[in-house]
Amino acid sequence: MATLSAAPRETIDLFGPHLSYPTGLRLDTSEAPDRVVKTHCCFCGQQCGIQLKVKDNAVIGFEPWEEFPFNRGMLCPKGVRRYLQGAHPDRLLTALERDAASPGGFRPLGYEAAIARVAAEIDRIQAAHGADAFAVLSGASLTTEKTYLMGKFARMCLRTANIDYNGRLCMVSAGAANKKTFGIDRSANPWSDIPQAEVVLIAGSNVAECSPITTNYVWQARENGAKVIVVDPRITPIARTCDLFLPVKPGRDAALFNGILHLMIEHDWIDRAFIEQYTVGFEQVAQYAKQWTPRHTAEVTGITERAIQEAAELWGRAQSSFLLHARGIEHHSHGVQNVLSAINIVLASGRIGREGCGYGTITGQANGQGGREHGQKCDQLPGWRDIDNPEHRAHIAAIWGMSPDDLPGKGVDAYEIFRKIDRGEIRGLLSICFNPKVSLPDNDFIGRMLDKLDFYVAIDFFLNESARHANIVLPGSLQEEDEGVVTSAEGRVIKINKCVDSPGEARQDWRIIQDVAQALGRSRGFTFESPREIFDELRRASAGGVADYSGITYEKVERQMGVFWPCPDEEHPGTPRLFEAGSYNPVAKGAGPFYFADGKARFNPAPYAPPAEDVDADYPLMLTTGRVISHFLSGTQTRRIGPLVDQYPEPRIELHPQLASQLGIHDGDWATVESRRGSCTLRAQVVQTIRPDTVFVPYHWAGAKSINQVTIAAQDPISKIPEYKVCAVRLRRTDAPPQYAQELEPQQ
Ligand SMILES: Nc1nc2c(c(=O)[nH]1)N[C@H]1C(S)=C(S)[C@@H](COP(=O)(O)OP(=O)(O)OC[C@H]3O[C@@H](n4cnc5c(=O)[nH]c(N)nc54)[C@H](O)[C@@H]3O)O[C@H]1N2
Ligand SMILES: Nc1nc2c(c(=O)[nH]1)N[C@H]1C(S)=C(S)[C@@H](COP(=O)(O)OP(=O)(O)OC[C@H]3O[C@@H](n4cnc5c(=O)[nH]c(N)nc54)[C@H](O)[C@@H]3O)O[C@H]1N2
Ligand code: SF4
Ligand SMILES: [Mo]
Repeated sequence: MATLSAAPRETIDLFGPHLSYPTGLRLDTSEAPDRVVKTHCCFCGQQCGIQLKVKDNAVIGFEPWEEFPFNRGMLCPKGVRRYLQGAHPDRLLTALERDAASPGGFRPLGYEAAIARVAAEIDRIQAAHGADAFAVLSGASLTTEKTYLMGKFARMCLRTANIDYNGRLCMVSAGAANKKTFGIDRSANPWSDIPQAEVVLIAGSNVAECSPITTNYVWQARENGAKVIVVDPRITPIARTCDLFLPVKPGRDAALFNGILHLMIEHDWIDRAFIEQYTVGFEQVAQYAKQWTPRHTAEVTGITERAIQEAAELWGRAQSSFLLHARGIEHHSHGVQNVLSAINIVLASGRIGREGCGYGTITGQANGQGGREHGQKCDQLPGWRDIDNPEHRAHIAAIWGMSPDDLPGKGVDAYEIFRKIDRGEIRGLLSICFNPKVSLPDNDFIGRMLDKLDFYVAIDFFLNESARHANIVLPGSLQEEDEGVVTSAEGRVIKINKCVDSPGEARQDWRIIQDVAQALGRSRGFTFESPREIFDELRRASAGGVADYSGITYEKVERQMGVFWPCPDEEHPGTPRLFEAGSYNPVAKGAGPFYFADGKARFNPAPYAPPAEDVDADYPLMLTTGRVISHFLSGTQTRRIGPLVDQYPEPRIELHPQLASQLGIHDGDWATVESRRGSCTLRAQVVQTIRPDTVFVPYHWAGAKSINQVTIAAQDPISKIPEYKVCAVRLRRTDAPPQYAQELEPQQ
């Protein structure tokens, strides 16, 4: 049997009692496995193929899966350590009920009793305050089957309008801009087009740390002679090997892209025939770009005129190109405008919908793509349908066997749910696969709102920091304990395969949701026996929609190593490259390549506006936040994987030597970064790789180490994404170490 050696169990208390991790935890992986299961990594949207070694109902290690076309056996440090979390002693094995008298504030509760309590509280709250007073927050690390079920559960079982998901913090600016421009929300090309491009432009994406496998595609392009342009306030690892680096001031990307478009038009580096035939709205966009002369662009963006000209020339004169962006341009109160401005230079070049001519928004969460297609967004129904559209409502209501009149309307976004809690309009909350107390901005407010709820139930496999505020915690499943599909950054639908059963009283997430529906006495529509049954309904629900999965089957996914949607029937091979002549397009129906009735893409004016909170005399620096390679999101999982913690044990404030010397801060000093919302004291890391007017802090930690105490809750008016990438702060050296560091001092 697989041996779990807990010794030497040196426990480092990183955060207080609940976030310790046993550094000595090692599984003996030398033993021969019973089985090896082909599946995918549980972490980021690259969704690398991996083979998990299974013995006696435990995942004991991994082997590369070299045939899987996307990553060909390559994995990053998180992927190779993921198997260590299953055996972690913090794994939730029973339901928990809040109980102040018990150690840790919770006591175990039988699963059935916990479900009964959840149902009773939902009934009570909805009877007293209306259906919408109970809200649901879901997640994009869940399989697509589960995300579909969550949307159905909220609308059909709870009849609440208020469901939203953590992709609201992630992909929605890209999604909204893609919808406005192309009429479809998916990366336009498979990644195999990247190495064929003459120019690769990467904006606001720390590719090497956050989408590590994509690095390989970019390097292949360079080997083929491509020029790589990177736009980032920091010289990230990919920027260190690029041909042209544009050190943009945080929040100024729309100015940069309008400036590039200005030069493209001036030098006639645009594809007039393409613009004429396949787009509308160019004149208006060109008119706006007139004011973005190189000088004006340089003043606003902090990039030299020469570099802007060089970028425009490289991009403008290329015969083939690929533009990639991620949260660096999207996490802004003008995130949608930033993305639109980037897409405008793609459309103006006419380089899309062909081999080596592409555009992609790099998805973040494991199912960042699939999780935004099938109805867990507050305004969406399955198949990327619109909850306000009567035809779409009728289609989904028919699949669910209900009257369209009974389907709730549009709900509010994830942050607004907390504002509604503040106003007393939402009284109860069920969250799954979401850790808002760590991941939402200005998170002191979030903690208070979780406490204000009459009833809060969280479903997770670890007691994350938000779940610590719950009345009931239900023990959910790890990715390897279930099967289902997810959709990767490329738009490729792939299959997660089950390796082990959930331990103790933990259950597969979809079973928990159905148990709640049953306890509410509303089990109709929630009697699926397997993910496959859910998927079959999802396929029917998505049929005819833009995100059409109706021709995708589990078998076909396995056979083809993934199927790109849309895929309208079982004979159809899927659609790796969108907007190609003759490719399936149910909206344009032959009128043209893009997903509008006339088949034409839309240029959208993308006016620049400064960030919601600009610097001033009191708060003279810009704070930007993001990630490091060895941690994932709110850290619930990776802060429990010893080797990953060893690699990057705690957050640091990155600052430039020039700023450090002005402030008298040395590398390794304690420093306090402070905004109008809050402050955070961490060690300083003096680096040459950041703009001197900007500081960077990764956000994977909770409590006193959470940088979301400092960030701003400003949101994009269209996408509602929070402005994580820029707010005004001040920084000072701090002589006294923070409380948490004193607690770490060795006991004499
Ligand atoms: N290791 C690791 N990988 C991950 C994740 C993780 O937590 N850890 N999370 C996954 C998820 S959910 C996501 S969303 C992706 C995120 O992937 P990325 O978006 O690549 O990661 P971030 O660190 O959020 O931000 C990217 C870059 O934006 C830059 N930036 C900041 N402000 C601006 C700006 O105003 N303009 C521009 N142009 N750049 C700016 C930052 O310096 C940073 O280098 O990563 C996924 N992969
Ligand atoms: N300052 C700052 N804040 C940010 C960002 C930033 O760049 N800067 N980035 C934002 C982005 S892009 C994102 S995506 C969000 C992410 O923010 P969150 O979604 O809150 O972060 P996660 O860590 O993914 O939280 C997910 C929880 O789901 C659990 N979980 C994972 N898989 C499963 C599953 O299959 N079943 C169940 N039941 N539970 C599961 C995990 O244990 C974890 O507790 O953070 C955002 N917050
Ligand atoms: S975290 Fe992302 S890049 Fe790393 S192995 Fe997993 S899927 Fe691949
Ligand atoms: Mo994300």
